[in-house]
Amino acid sequence: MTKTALITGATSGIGRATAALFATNGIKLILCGRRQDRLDALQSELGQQTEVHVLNFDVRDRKAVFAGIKSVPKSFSSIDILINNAGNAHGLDPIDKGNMDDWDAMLDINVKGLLYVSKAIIPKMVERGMGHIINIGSTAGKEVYPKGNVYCASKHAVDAINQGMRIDLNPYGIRVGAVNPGLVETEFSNVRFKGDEARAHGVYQGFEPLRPEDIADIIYFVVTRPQHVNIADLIVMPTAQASSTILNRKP
Ligand code: NDP
Ligand code: 8X3
Repeated sequence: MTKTALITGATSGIGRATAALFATNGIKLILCGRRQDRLDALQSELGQQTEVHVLNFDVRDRKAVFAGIKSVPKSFSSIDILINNAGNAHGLDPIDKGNMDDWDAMLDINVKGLLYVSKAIIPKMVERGMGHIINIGSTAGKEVYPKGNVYCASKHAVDAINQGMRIDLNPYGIRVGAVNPGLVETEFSNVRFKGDEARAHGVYQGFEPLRPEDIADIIYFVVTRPQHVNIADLIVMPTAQASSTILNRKP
């Protein structure tokens, strides 16, 4: 049976690569993001391989999240797979110098936004007694690194929410798991450093980072396991990375 997946943060990086791989494999897609031009491009590009519906909302906007998800056509309304991927780091500052707007953005998007989207989708999964939720965490949700403070807190929250969802949804046969990447070259650092391309580029110099397609492959593997198999928590780093602070970077 054709499955339907909703992917947040589908306009870039890990979300976009996952959407492309899902489309190749005929999974029906509801793709979410805020950049309409990119959503339109995804619709026409991936629409050649599978059925695609796009939704434009900011995950921070609770009403928009619920209205958007409620608005999907009936043929997309049974969501089998939820990829909670939208999120970013904003800034990299020691705690005493942190920008409170950055703190709000990370907690509102990475934590509360993930919760709003989940809340809009989970009740129907419960009703149907089926579903699969993949929460995109991070190595930053497993350890804390200098100046990572609030981003790490937001991803530690995702780790806790992932565990909590798995416990609470256990009676309903809903699979819940997290994929926690280390350094992946996407627009992540452009956002973190507020458009400073040179600084963003520097993050991935001197070693081979993960590519968004590497994470998409893993997500596709996770969602294609047999029904009795739930990959609960997975950490993936570039070979050059041993932890958030240990990186075999060559000059
Ligand atoms: P990108 O910046 O490339 O993609 C982020 C995506 O999130 C975009 O599609 C963006 O879409 C969406 N997004 C951001 N803010 C909002 C918002 N307020 N409302 C709706 N959508 C939003 O980064 P990545 O692909 O790297 O990041 C994806 C996830 O992976 C994030 O949760 C990140 O924390 C996590 N991660 C990334 C790692 C990395 O090294 N890159 C490592 C570990 C985890 P739009 O702007 O169109 O709204
Ligand atoms: C992204 C990985 O190490 O840049 O979550 O925080 S890191």
